[in-house]
Amino acid sequence: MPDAIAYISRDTDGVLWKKALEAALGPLDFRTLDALGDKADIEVALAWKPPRGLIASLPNVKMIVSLGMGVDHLLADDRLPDGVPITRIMDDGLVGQMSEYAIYWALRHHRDIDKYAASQRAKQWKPEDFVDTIHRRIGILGLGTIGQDTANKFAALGFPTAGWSRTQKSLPGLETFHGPDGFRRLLAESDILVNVLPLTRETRGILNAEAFAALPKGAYLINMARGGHVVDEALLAALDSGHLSGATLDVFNIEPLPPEHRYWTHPRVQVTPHIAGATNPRTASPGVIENIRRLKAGQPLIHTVDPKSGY
Ligand code: NDP
Ligand code: OXD
Repeated sequence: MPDAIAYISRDTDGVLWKKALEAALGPLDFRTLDALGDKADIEVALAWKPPRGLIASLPNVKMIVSLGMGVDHLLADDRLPDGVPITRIMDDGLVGQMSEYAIYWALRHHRDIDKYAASQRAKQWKPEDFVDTIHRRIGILGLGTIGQDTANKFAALGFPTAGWSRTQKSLPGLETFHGPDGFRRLLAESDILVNVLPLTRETRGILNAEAFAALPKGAYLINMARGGHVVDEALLAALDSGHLSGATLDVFNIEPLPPEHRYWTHPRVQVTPHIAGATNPRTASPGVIENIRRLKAGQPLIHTVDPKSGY
């Protein structure tokens, strides 16, 4: 019976994952990318940016687990085996980090912290005009696990908060929009736009010139989802013209961001290296452990992904 677990990632060595899984499940046949051994032994593939076709070469794989909450890195493999269920991690720790990230950069913009830092450097005592919290409108693209947590926390701080999803939602304390019309309406009332959509066929390039033009003048963008959502030339044009007052970008069309890219030095851009939410096996492993138990018991899996919708 195949029962090995393959850890398919070049970013981390898997030691913490092995430890977390074994603490709950006992000793495991846990194999890493460079030592997969007989591929027929592998039952579960834990994957982050797997090499194309590798998962298809595991003849007995019964469950594919995305080691990120986003699954675009996995679905980019056009040779994934048909019919093998795909699940993703659910990591409360990561979700909290994502909300903190959005709130930190939003507050920094909202409270003009960069202007005060510049005044301090110039030894100037210079109070700035300010916008009341109740007049700074937050728009969140994506009302899934991360989007809802982020939106609820902004609302709890007193910001008028709206969100956009594919299907209609009614969420206490939030204004909600959906579908293409809803997208335009949300943009029109977002002074700070936070993107936390999955990257799918439908959402790739969604933050384009038309979308930026639909934002109010002076709006600020926080992109913590995927670089592929943004048309970079359109964002740079919107920043250069002053239509957007600034952007915080954690994710990029090419990662690592190439040294010559204008984002690095643009005066209105803050760059972070895809760290908005980091996976911690301690908080991410319980759902994976539950799914391994369910797989062995022949029960329905949780945290499944629909390859057709792409999330
Ligand atoms: P979920 O799958 O839980 O939620 C996705 C949300 O996006 C849902 O509300 C969904 O709508 C909405 N959505 C999907 N497609 C569309 C569409 N075409 N139009 C409108 N709304 C749409 O995702 P998570 O909240 O868990 O994660 C979101 C993304 O965050 C991940 O895919 C990943 O790319 C990114 N991420 C980034 C990290 C970082 O460190 N920078 C870390 C972790 C995640 P509906 O509710 O109607 O289905
Ligand atoms: C994720 C990520 O999807 O780290 O979890 O980006």
